[in-house]
Amino acid sequence: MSEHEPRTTGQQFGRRSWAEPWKIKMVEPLAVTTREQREAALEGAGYNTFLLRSEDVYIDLLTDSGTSAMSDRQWAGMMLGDEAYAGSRNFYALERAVFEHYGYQHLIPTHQGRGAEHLLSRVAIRPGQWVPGNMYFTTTRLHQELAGATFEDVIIDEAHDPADLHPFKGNVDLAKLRALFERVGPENVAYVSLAGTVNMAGGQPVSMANARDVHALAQEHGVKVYLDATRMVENALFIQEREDGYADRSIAEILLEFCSHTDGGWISAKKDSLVNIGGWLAVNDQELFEELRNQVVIFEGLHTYGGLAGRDMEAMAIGTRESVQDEHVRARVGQVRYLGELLSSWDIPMVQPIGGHAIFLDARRFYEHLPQDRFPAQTLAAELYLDSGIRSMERGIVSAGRDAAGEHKRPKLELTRLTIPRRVYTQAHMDVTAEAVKAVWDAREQARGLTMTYEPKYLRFFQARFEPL
Ligand code: PM9
Repeated sequence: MSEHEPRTTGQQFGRRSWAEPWKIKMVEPLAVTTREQREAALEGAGYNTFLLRSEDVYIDLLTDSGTSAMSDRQWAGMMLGDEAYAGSRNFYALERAVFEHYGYQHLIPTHQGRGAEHLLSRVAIRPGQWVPGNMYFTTTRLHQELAGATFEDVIIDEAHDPADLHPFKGNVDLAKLRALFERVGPENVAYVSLAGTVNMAGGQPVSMANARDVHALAQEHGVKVYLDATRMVENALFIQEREDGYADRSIAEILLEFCSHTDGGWISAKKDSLVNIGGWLAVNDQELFEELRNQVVIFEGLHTYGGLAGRDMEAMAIGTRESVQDEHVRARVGQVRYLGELLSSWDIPMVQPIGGHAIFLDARRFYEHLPQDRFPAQTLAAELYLDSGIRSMERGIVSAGRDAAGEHKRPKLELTRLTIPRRVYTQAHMDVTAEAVKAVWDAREQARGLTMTYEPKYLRFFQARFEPL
């Protein structure tokens, strides 16, 4: 080792550690509660972590959505907000950043991801059509269904098995997609809904080769591919690490190439793009763009602000550029892996390989004695909160909702998600979290499950209420 090379502690032990490429400038104090306080708060929240007040939460791993810490550059950008009703210069800055990093020609800002899903579904779906996708996402599928489509899951089978170690568990099964084209006719397929790092599968990536093949197959049938690029930056890291030919390519290059295999996309900028609010929809087709641009003024706002303030668009433009920096993505996914590897070393069951944005605990194996009707993943989220004030999210039977006949959809994956906000928590928070999960694991035989006492019609996981059995 030359004397100019860095000497890290890790190096002394024959390994090299990573660290975040930032330091902390401002802190937000956290509340520490007693077990009695948490019992009262959870009861008041109907045993649904979405209904807790954040002031009753210690480490908040509910979601990585809108929970990022913005950089000093982003905060400075907020002061450059051009709050004109029309033609804000921040819109043009965002348009440039999206074009440079995602490659799409025409941009429509939206207030968040589901605003974009709503517009795309209204414009691109004819009632009675099908939308194939690599596993459902809650808001995405609901907007497709409300527009009259039937969603068809065409993800590879491996994605439904938490223990399968396939490196690209987000991939589309081309045989399933081809079979759908043959069964219903390509004219009855609205578009292929492709998502990067598939959220409900455990943050699992799609390979570049798969994106290329999906696009070729869809083009053969005259069908467009639209990308949910919400966590596509994280997907690019997995391609860099796992796919032949990409080890020396930057995240930015991989992202741009991946998007070139799609006809347009949308994003909840509250994730990868490091902002607290915002989203966009962007397409290459001029005619489709004009229709979308007409719809956005009905539901979101003028086509140069889409429900956002100018300052929000500026923060999003800057966040977009920061999000594709290799060091940033490595540290972000590295922190998720740190937590996952610690839990794995204690044999705690979770979705493997560890995904990009969260650890997904396998509640079926966690609570082997609880049938799915007792909501094991919801139970696990409740127990974890009671133990230590850590907030997580159910991603199982409650999130899946009901089918047209009114029966519970029963996903194979019954998961509790520990979602890591970007640039927010330290390694010590990860240690505390891991120890809390271990405590709940050690007490797993005492869990009795929950019963649902209130169920809203749409996206029930947000507002449903439960009682302990
Ligand atoms: N995802 C999440 O916590 C927000 C709350 S749960 C609905 O994972 C994808 C892949 C998402 C997503 C939101 C949206 C919707 C679209 N696609 O929340 O409307 O993970 O900005 O985005 C959440 P918005």
